[in-house]
Amino acid sequence: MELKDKKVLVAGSGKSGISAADLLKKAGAKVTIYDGNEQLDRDAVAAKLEDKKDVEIILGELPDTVINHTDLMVLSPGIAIDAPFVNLVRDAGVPIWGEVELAYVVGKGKIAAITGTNGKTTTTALVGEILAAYYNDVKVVGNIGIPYTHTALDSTEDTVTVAEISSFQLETIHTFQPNVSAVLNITPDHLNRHYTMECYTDVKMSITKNQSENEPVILNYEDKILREYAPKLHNKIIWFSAKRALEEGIYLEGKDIIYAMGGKKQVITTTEDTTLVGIHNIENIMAAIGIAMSMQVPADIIKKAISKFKAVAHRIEYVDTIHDVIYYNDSKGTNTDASIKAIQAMSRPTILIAGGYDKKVLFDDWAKQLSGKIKCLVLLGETSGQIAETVRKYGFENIVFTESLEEAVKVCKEKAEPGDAVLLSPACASWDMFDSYEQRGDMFKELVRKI
Ligand code: UMA
Repeated sequence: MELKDKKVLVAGSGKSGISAADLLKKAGAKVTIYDGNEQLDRDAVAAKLEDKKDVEIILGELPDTVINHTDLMVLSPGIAIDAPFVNLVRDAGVPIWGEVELAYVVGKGKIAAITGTNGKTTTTALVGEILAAYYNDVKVVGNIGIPYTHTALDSTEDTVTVAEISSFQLETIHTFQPNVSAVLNITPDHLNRHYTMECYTDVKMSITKNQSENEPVILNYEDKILREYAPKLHNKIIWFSAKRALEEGIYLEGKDIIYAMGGKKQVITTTEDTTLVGIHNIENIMAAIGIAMSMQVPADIIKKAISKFKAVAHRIEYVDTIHDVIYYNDSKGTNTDASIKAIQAMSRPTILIAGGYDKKVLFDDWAKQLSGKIKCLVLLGETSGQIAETVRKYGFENIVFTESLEEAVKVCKEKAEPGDAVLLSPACASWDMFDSYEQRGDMFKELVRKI
């Protein structure tokens, strides 16, 4: 679609919407920004734009007249595709693109796209580092925090874009075609948006839908959902496994991480050549190796980049040790599976801060992990009641309810004894009390430093 002079409605005025609007303005489109939050300040929204001239901003209700004069709507990932105004736009026959689709349509070069319930950000950052050690122009974008539209216009045929793509973003792709994709794992998350695991899985797997038969998808062999889904895929699969040797693919054997392909086996790196901890991180490394090898990066460069890579912020991030109590920030533990991995990684008696935005998931599997690891559970947020009820079912009683993160940290400080750990790993998104998991994690770190 030629964007010049098109009337484009950008829905959402967060990072994605502003970046999409900037791109559209540069492409010569007539831009209207719509945000459902009527409390926003129109001037503050306009001030975020690179060029606010002739950009209309609508807050609150979206008038029908606007829908009737729209050629294209670009939807932010945080807005549900079945929100009432989105249904009206769709019924009016207006095409709906996500910000990822828009970036893809105008962008150039090669693309590696990474999705999965957990590990996306670490893997995306790691792939970015590995590729940057070999290619001159590497852009790391997407759900990781820099909208894809922010860099798309600057890309050339020589650019390699590494994109972290969430399920929300995949709902609104149409032609997006990565040269290599990866799905790291699929466990229950965002079911308030996708309703069922089947729908959530289909959306995640749609990352492969436009790839050609020769364009690989890197998949986790130990993920039951992925293994069962694989026969439905049309493209080349490269498996990885942290549990068994594979004839072809990437796997762990003792400490060696091995890449086996076309009858040839080579050790790419070892578990001792990385500062990342936990088996989930070995899986992230294996996925990154699969992507990098598919993009022709030499093995020695991959090994070196892995050895230099440090854990990303908010992911079992060490904060401080105070009176022999270690504080960890795992604010990115926004679902039960991610939080389970953080709990399992604890080697000291741990006081856990959990709870947050209600995504309508069950906490049973998570609750079963507390015994033997967690000495006290400090709850906050929308899901406090549900979590308390669930953990009690499994015999866990040492629970403290709090009203704020500040109060939660204070309780932890009072209850912690030398030799303990305090872990913020909420198993929930942050959106009931914070703008983002980053804001929650940053506040936690600040509160800890104040101790
Ligand atoms: N809004 C509406 N109507 C609605 C919902 C929201 O108008 O029904 C408006 C809000 O008032 C707000 C704006 O939309 O002004 C926010 O847009 P957004 O929620 O899409 O957020 P962005 O700031 O654009 O950030 C998004 C991603 N957020 C979500 O998917 C919720 C960021 O991922 C991503 O980093 C960013 O684009 C850049 O690509 C965050 C995230 O939490 C980290 N992602 C989820 C996750 O990782 O689990 C998927």
